[in-house]
Amino acid sequence: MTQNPKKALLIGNEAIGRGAIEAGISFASSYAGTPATQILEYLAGHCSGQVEWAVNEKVALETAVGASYAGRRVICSMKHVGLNVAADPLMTAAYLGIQGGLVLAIGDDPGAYSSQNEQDSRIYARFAKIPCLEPSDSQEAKDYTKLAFDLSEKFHLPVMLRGLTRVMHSSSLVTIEEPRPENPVRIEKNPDQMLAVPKNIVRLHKSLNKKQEELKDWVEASGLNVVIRPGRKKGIIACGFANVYAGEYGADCSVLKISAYPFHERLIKDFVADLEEVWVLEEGEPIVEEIARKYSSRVKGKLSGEISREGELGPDVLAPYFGGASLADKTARALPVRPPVLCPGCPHREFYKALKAASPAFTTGDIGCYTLGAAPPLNAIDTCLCMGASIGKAAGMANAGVKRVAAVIGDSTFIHSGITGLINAVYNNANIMVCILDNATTAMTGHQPTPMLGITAKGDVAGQINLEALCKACGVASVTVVDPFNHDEMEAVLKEKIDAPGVNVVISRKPCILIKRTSK
Ligand SMILES: Cc1ncc(C[n+]2csc(CCOP(=O)(O)OP(=O)(O)O)c2C)c(N)n1
Repeated sequence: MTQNPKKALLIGNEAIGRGAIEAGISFASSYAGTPATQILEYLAGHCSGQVEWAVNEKVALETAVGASYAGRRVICSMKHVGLNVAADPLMTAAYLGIQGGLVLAIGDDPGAYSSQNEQDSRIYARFAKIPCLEPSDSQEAKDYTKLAFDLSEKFHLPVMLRGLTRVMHSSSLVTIEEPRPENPVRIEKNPDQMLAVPKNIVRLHKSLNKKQEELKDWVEASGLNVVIRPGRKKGIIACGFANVYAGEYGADCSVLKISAYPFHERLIKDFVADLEEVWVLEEGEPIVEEIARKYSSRVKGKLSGEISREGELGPDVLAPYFGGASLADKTARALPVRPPVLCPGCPHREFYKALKAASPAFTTGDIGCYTLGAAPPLNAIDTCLCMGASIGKAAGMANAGVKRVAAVIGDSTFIHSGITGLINAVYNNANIMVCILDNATTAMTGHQPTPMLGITAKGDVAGQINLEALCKACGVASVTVVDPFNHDEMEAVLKEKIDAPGVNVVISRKPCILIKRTSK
């Protein structure tokens, strides 16, 4: 009698986490960021190994490389812009290679639903010369994660798994299988391979380049890039999640499904040869479309202008060219726009009221719930660029000649990458007021613990960082801690510190209202 396989309804992120467990990981590290956050949250609840929230993505990848050098399998997850922070170790990791399998699970966010840009991580994979697998649903997310570990250990390379918001946040059925055993701890010293010093680099680069052709052979043999329904006049080349659109809109089309990079271009050349019209559907940049254009003049997509190069694919983009339903058909009138706002009772709002009263000449903001202070009626932030940038930008403005500049940054963001900006501001004699909004959590991404809380990702006791002591150790002129609900005190402190010489830190300390509510 055959037993029914065990199935579970999982979002893509949970499926990636499950795939990592089934692949035999011993270690997971991440910094929170939508759409990839739930990978580590799932692992914190289900993986018996070491599961860590890192202070930022660079450190997450470096700890992952360390665990891999110990022979263990490790998954490192982050959102697409996190890869910018982790780019330094990433760019050289492939030269040195890895020991235990290392999978880098990245969440891309076309449409920038919760991100500061729409960058396409496939370009990073190509840049770092590592393979990239792109699932289109939860089952593939799990299967490709396991495959990525095999690929990583076969070629001794980190392997990227590129997920999209639509895959990572959508649920579909996944077959659950038994985990395989973990790798034992095994240290092998190999300075010729593991030291990124000039005498090794050109040689290591050469062997990395040689692997590229072997990777293409592996991809070809893997069947991950496959022609579905050959022989039609119209064709679609669909990458990753776009396969779902090809399934819905391409009933009359031949479809070439692309799920793995790099690949031999003959795949595209052969597919487009007899087609009268070829559409390339890919989220992000027209990477595959550029290749297709080399082999056919009948390619349509982003470069030919039919599909916008910005934003996300979807029914409204595809219906005009393929027929079928668009969202506009289904909704009688457009839904009202509902931009995010600060929650009722949010301590950030109280802080901003006082900051407005202190009327800084310019306020550099950062990324977190407190960015919502830029919206009306507060209009309290004048710029926001990327995580950690507020302090550097404030110091730059001040040292360029602007007086009364304030920087506003959250507690998690300060530890992520604000601290180096603070040290830089002290070192370069900037006159700025730095406001750290300490709400005792990483609120924007769903209340992950920060190093100030002394709790690990699994909820165990952790090392604890003292924010005031840390700031003082950076040599700032003063550190003042104020409860933002003490309106008069907060206003008085901000009015004093905005004009004070040197770098003055004001910590606005009150737990996020949503943590208080859940703990009652
Ligand atoms: C490089 C990068 N990594 C991660 C994120 C996702 N992200 C946005 S805000 C935020 C943290 C905000 O926490 P905190 O600074 O404590 O502010 P709060 O939301 O609690 O007010 C994170 C992790 C991002 N936008 N960019």
